[in-house]
Amino acid sequence: MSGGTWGYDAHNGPEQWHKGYPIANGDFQSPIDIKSNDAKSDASLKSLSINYSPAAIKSIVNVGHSFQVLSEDKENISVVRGGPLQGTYRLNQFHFHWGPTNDFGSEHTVNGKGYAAELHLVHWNSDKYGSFAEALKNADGCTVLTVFIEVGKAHPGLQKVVDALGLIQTKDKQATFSNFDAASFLPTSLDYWTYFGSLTHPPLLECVTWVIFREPISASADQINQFRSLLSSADGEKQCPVVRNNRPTQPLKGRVVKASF
Ligand code: B30
Ligand code: ZN
Repeated sequence: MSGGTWGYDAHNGPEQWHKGYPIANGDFQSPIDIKSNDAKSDASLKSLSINYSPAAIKSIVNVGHSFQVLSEDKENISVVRGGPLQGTYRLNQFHFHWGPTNDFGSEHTVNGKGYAAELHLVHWNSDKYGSFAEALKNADGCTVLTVFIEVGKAHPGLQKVVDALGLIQTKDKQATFSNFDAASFLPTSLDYWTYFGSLTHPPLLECVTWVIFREPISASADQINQFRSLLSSADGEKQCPVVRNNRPTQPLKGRVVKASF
């Protein structure tokens, strides 16, 4: 399971990850089920300040288990501050998680209920660390802004992303993707839950302040269906679609989820 062989199938999936990545059984793993009645409303939690520049978005890449939209992260041009965070966190990339059907593709759940898909806007602490890779090694290294996606009206911003998937069908393909407003993915209300956890796939490092928006956004069934047209195979290999890339929820182990509302 070490060295790039992990995936989401029975033989290399979430139940096997602990063999190569023992932290899979750690005390601060993600995702979790958010039990809304157990979340502790915290009036001292500040509101989030999110400043994204469309000019920071550069490219879209097929990473095999998923695809990512990459942001220029050499300067603080797209950042989040406030909320549970100390200092400035810089956007590195965003990506999605989905499942075999639109009934359940999210990673986090709320009171046991999953959503069709889940968006992760991944940021790192650029006040304290010199790079994303360095930030991953530290508890205060990263924050992931998380937006649930339910089936409904088509999402205009997501359509631009879906249209680009044709350019990166196979693993390691990359295409220019620019002038995109990631803020178009934010829900109307910025009410959120927050807790400390991990990356949701190997290396599963416990470096993430999770910020999970309560209000979902909508995308059409067609738009989410198109995620499953992405291939995890490289050019010339037997075609293998990414049917799912969501880790099941992990034990809370005494952690307390805070609510901003
Ligand atoms: S997530 O937001 O918790 N799903 C990484 C970043 C965010 C999450 C999970 C993992 C991460 O940086 N992993 C190590 C580097 N990755 C590249 C990547 O950005 O995501 C290498 C890789 O796997 O092969 Cu995927
Ligand atoms: Zn993710």
